[in-house]
Amino acid sequence: MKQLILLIIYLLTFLNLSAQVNDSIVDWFKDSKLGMFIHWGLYSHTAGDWKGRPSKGAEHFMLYERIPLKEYSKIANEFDPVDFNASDWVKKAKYAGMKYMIVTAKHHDGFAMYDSKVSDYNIVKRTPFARDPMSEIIKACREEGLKFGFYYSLGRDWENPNVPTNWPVKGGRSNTWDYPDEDNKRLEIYIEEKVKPQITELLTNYGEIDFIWFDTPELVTKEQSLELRKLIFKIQPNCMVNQRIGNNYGDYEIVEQKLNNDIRKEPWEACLTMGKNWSFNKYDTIYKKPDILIRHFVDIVSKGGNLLLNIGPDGKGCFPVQTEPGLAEFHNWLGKYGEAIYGTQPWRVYGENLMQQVESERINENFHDAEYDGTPQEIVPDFRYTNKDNIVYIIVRHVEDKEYVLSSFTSDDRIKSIESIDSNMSVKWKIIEEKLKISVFGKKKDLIYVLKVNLLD
Ligand code: FHN
Repeated sequence: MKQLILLIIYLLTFLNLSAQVNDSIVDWFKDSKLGMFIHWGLYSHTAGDWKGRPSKGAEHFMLYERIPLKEYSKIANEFDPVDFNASDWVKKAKYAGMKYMIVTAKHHDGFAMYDSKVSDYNIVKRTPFARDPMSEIIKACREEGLKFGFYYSLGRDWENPNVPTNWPVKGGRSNTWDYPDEDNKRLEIYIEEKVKPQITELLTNYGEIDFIWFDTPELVTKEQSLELRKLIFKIQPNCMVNQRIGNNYGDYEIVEQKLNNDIRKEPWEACLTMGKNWSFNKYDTIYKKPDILIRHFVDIVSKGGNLLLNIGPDGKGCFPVQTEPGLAEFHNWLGKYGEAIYGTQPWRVYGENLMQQVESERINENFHDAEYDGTPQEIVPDFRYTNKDNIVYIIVRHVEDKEYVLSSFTSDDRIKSIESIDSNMSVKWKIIEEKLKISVFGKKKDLIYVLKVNLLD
């Protein structure tokens, strides 16, 4: 009898712990390095306006403006993205070197951007568009060879009466204007009646789904996170889930609108906006410069992460024109230096600054929810490293000097040769006093360029 009980305990433990994807899928994720994030919903149609004036908050404006559900839901009557073309979106992502797409199936407003049988509060039933964009995007991803995932707002839903929150104060991210009785909201009812059925239909009706990208787990309990993880694993065992499922039941960590300070061994992803907001906002016209986006990208990769770069399409279904220079730069830069990115892993150190003790980038820590950008704003001349087999790539970031000394290398590295991936440049090098002195010659064409260090086997 004792052996039987022990066997049952072992099996239950194994089943709990095994609700995670296998290593080959995690390896694919870590090798892929770059994905596209899409925030698209009713808020894309209002685009930063409300009642004839700029609204407070982009995709959060229902909350910030305390808009009654009855009023907010009327936006659906006008949502008609006549220029939406899924193939165009996916081809732009592929052109930029992106290997997967994550698209908002349901954001905090609770509106389903897909043909939900669980709730009629969805794009097919409630808008003149009356199509399911998710099925079209997924079809295009399969045609272009990109993986696909659904974004799903887990712990915030302003349509449902049973979703309490407590950040930054009790009810701080809840719909307390339609549903004021915060203390009597029953999260388990929302999980059972909306979340689980919608996650089930998302994983059942669209073929193979590669990611569920949960957001804002808020007050979701350990048991609820585990039940969701096992539900996903049961329907699609190869579907990766991020840590915003809550309670550490995800397959990979998320950092948002900031960079990590150092290498992280476990799989992780940084999600960054191209402009200031996640969703389209007509007043958000200043987008990050292309070289700054590449700068952040190579930093993330040097520390073992992926970049999930966000675009907020407008109410007609088009990418903002301001995204074009950034997407083109990713295409050009990766077309030239992609070998230093795809399939690489961190080296023993992620990088170093110029020897003149230039102060390293400061990471802005004062996070305060959606409208925030904690990525470094200043440009520091420095170096990032990646590694593949017996090659170390030196990614030279905004360095004007033609000669520099790197202390991360020593004679122990047994360097065989160093070459410039950009054929317009040549390299001379030598180890002096256990440091690597490099001189580059020729015209530097890129603000961020790559040298390839070949090590002896
Ligand atoms: O509140 C959301 C926000 O709108 C956006 O979806 C980001 C993306 O990671 N997540 C939440 C803020 O942390």
